[in-house]
Amino acid sequence: MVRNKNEDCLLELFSLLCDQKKPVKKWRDVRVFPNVPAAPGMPCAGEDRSIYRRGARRWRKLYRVNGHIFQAKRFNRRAFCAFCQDRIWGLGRQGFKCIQCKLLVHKKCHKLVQKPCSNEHVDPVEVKEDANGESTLGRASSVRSRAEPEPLPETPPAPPAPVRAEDLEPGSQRHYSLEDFELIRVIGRGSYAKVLMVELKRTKRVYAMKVIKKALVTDDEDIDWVQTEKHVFETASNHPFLVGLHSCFQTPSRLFFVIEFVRGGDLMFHMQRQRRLPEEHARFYAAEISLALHFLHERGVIYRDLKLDNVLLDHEGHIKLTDYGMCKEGVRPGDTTSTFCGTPNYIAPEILRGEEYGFSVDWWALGVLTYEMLAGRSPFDIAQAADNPDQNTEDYLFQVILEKTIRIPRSLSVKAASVLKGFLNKNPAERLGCGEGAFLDIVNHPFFKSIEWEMLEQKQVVPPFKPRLEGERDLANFPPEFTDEPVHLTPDDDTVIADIDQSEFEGFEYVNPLLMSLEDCV
Ligand code: C58
Repeated sequence: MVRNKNEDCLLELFSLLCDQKKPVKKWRDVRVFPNVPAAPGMPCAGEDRSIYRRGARRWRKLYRVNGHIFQAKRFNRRAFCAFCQDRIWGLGRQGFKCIQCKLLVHKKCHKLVQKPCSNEHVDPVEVKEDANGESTLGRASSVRSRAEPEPLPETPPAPPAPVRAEDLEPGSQRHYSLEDFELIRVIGRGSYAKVLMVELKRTKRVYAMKVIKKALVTDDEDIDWVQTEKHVFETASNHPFLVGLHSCFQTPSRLFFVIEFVRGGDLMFHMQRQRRLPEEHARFYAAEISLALHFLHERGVIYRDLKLDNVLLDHEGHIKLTDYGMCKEGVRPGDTTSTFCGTPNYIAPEILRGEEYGFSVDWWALGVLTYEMLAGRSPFDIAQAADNPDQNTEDYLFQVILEKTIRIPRSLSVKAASVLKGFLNKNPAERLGCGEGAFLDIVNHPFFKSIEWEMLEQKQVVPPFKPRLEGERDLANFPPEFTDEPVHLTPDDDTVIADIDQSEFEGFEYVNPLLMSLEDCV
C-alpha cells in the first residue's frame, strides 16, 4: 500500500480533534480587535490581552502503518524491534512505539511492519501543561525517558561544569553564566520558552534572555531545533532586520540564549494602540520584513513563525524579527518539508492540507500580518461565529483558512488589495513570492512601487513611526501582561534533572566575538 503523505498531518489534526479535555478555544481568541477602545492604549470592551499572544506549537508527528499509529520515542531500557528483532538504541529518537498496541520498532523498520495493530482503541489523550501554562498534546502512554547514547549508559554523564571567567587562561574565550546577569523582568512567553529582560552586571547593558527548560526540549520528537536556533542566530547576526545573539550558556535544567535587546516593543503592542495602520506604514514594515525573510530563505532557512508578536521595533522604528525556535534550516530551492507547526492564525493552507511545503509558508504569514496591519483584524475573523460553539474551535479556524474566500475591506487601495490577494493565495504555486520570479515579483509589485529596496536594506529610509523611549530601561512599550510576573527562575528539581541526558547539550556554550569586543569598548 502506498502511504498517503497527507496521513501524518491528518492524524495530527485528528489527535487535536479527539482531545476532549482540551479547553474549547473561543473564536474571540483569533480576533485581533474586538471593538474600538475608549482611548488609544486602553483595552477594548471585554478585551483580554493575554489572548493575543498565543504561542506557536510544534505538533507531534504520528505515523500510520497497518493500523498502528506510531510515535517516535527514545528508550532508556533495552528495547527490541518487533520487526527485525535487533536492539533499538542510539542517539535521539531511535524507535517508534504504537500508541495503541505499544509495539516497538526501529524507525527504519516501521514501514515494513506486517503484523496489524491488535488494538484499535486509542488511549485517552492527556492534556499536558507546559512551562507556559498553555496546553499542548501529550499521550498518557508516552513518558519522557533518557536517551541511550551508548549500549550501557547506567549513570547519566555529569553536566558540563559552568565555566567561570577567573578559571580561564587570559585571552581564552570567556563563557557566561547566570550569575553574570541581573534578571529584571519577564517580557514574553511561548510554548517552549520564557523571555526575560536582563542586565549584564559588568557592563550594565540590557539584553533579552530566552530561557528554555531542557526537559521540554528532550520531550520533543525533533530535538535538533535548539541547534537550529543557534545556527539561525549565527546567520541572523549579519542582517539589520534580524535579532543577533550575544551568548549562550546552560545550567543543569535550562538553556539560555542572550539576545541583543530591541527596545521599541513589538508590532502587536503597537497595533493594539493604533487599531489599523496607514498604508504607508504597513508598506514600510511589510517591505523590511520581506527583506528579512528573503535573507533567511537565501540561506536555506524557513522562518515559520511570522506574527505580530515576533516583529520588534528598534529605537528608530526599524523592524527586527525575533524567535528562531520554529525555523527549519538546510532547505534548498524547491526542497520541501512537512512538520505541522506554527501559530494557528498564521498557518498556511498547504501545512493544513498535509502537503509538503517550502518558503511559501512565510509569504502566506506575511499576507496575514499585512492584512492585520491594514484592516485591524485577522483575515479569518468572523464576528458572528463568536457565540456558536461549533465555530469556536481551532479546527473551525483551520477549515476557514482552507476554504473561506478572503474578503478585503473596501477601504483599502487597489494596490493593497492586490498585494494581500497575492500573498493570501491558497495555492502556494500561484502565491506572490513563490513563483518563477520569486522575490522579484514582490519587489516589483505595484504596492511596493515607492520602496527603494537597496536604501531600505541599508536602513537609509526613515521609519514612519519612532517608538517613544526614555532611557534604555523604559518599559512604556512593553506588553503589560507580564508586569506582575515574578522574574526569578524556579529552583532546579533533582528528579527532573536526573531524567535529562546532558550529553545532548554539550557544546551549547557560545560567545559572539563581535559583541564581546563591543563590550570591551564600554
Ligand atoms: C515581545 N513579543 S523570543 C516579547 N517576547 C519576546 N521578545 C524577544 N524575543 C523573544 N529584544 C520573545 C519571545 C520569544 C519566544 C517565546 C515567545 C516570546 C525580544 C528579543 C530582543 C526584545 C525582545 C514583546 C517585547 C518586545 C520588546 C521588549 C519587551 C517585550
